[in-house]
Amino acid sequence: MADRTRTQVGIVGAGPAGLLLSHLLALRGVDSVVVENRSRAYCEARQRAGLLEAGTVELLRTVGLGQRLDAEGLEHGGIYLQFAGERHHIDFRELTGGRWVTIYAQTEIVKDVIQARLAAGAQIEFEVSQTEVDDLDSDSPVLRYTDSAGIQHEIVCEAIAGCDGFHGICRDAMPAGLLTTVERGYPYSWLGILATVPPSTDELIYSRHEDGFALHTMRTPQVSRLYLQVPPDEDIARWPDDRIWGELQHRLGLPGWDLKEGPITEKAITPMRSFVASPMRFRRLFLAGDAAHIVPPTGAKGLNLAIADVTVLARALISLVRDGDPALADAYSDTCLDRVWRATHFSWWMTSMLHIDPHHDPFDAALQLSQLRYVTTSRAAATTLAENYSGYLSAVWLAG
Ligand code: RFL
Ligand code: PHB
Repeated sequence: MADRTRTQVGIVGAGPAGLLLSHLLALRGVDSVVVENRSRAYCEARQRAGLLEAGTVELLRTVGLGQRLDAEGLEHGGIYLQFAGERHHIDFRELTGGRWVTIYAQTEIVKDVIQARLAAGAQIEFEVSQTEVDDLDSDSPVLRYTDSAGIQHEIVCEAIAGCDGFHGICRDAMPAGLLTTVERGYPYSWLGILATVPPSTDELIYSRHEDGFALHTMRTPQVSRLYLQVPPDEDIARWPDDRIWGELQHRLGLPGWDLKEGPITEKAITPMRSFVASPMRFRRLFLAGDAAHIVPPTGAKGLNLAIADVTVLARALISLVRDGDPALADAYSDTCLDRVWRATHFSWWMTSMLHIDPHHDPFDAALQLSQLRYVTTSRAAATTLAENYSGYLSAVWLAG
């Protein structure tokens, strides 16, 4: 017999979406249980995003998660776009009336929220297996899992949030025929590294080079993060450290500018895709973050979207389970999908403008260069980039 308990909101996944949702619900007195199939250490070390929109930073501050972010986050007022041997600055503050972005790693957000939740006595079950969601056609959906000691649990919930990422189980648990999914693959991947060396730039450099895209970003004043476009099915074994630095020097290099090299502490290859599933809800099962949508990382939107989704979802669930009002829950999917599609377009646009197509189609190349010249010479075009990059439709959490 499984151990049977109750909670108000069952949350699948302790990524940024699931953890922050549990924190926001607790601020308004709504209980939740988070189940996660990886260990705490794994969740805290998984290298992913690093760039936060201003709205994301403001939200984290408002909900009491801004302390380390304010001390350690690196505020940037723009980015560099590099192509045809020239580097151009896009000044977000000047173009958008003062907007900015912040570098603060997803690993650090995950650590901050886990610490805050555990200090508040929350239940986060790491290293679970056999997660299942059931009774979805009722007002009391059930979350089942086996804990790390092999004990089976069944939690009767008032709602379940599927924050279990692209490979999770919640999206597939929706009734057959309900979901529409749209998808776009890209004929390249990103090879990403972390290196113990101070960044060679004050702000991010996005470089379109004839031999492939490269990005110079960072984590701290001592740690750099860099990415290279590689073929989609690339084998990481073909990229010893020397080759990576050589290619980064080649694709980012400019006369008079020096890319500093240092020990590589981590390297991995990530495929690129766009994916949107809709609606993001079936009755009392809600999808949030990568469970519902994926964007290629060129627009730096995935984490920001996940955080925006759960901000909207927390308010909807609070109204639903605390006040018995379904209006925000009914609007949840449409509210999120507006922002998701804006970010999907922007991420696709940045990706298409900056990567080299493996077929080297001269028509595509000429269009890319024309677009890059336009974005770096027209104030209107630069403003479009700046307002989308810094966050066009931020979700708002009501303080108090
Ligand atoms: P996550 O982070 O994937 O978390 C899902 C969690 O669910 C767990 N899980 C399960 N737990 C229990 N039972 C099951 N059956 C489960 N199945 C899965 C997983 O173990 C995991 O812990 O999703 P979430 O919370 O929606 O967060 C989304 C973000 O992680 C993602 O969108 C971003 O990292 C994307 N992204 C970026 N986003 C940005 O906003 N700015 C960036 O600069 C940025 N850079 C990036 C990125 C993603 C990258 N990769 C590797 C995909 C750079 C890269 C290279
Ligand atoms: C990162 O810091 O990892 C990062 C920043 C901007 C992107 C993608 C990744 O577009």
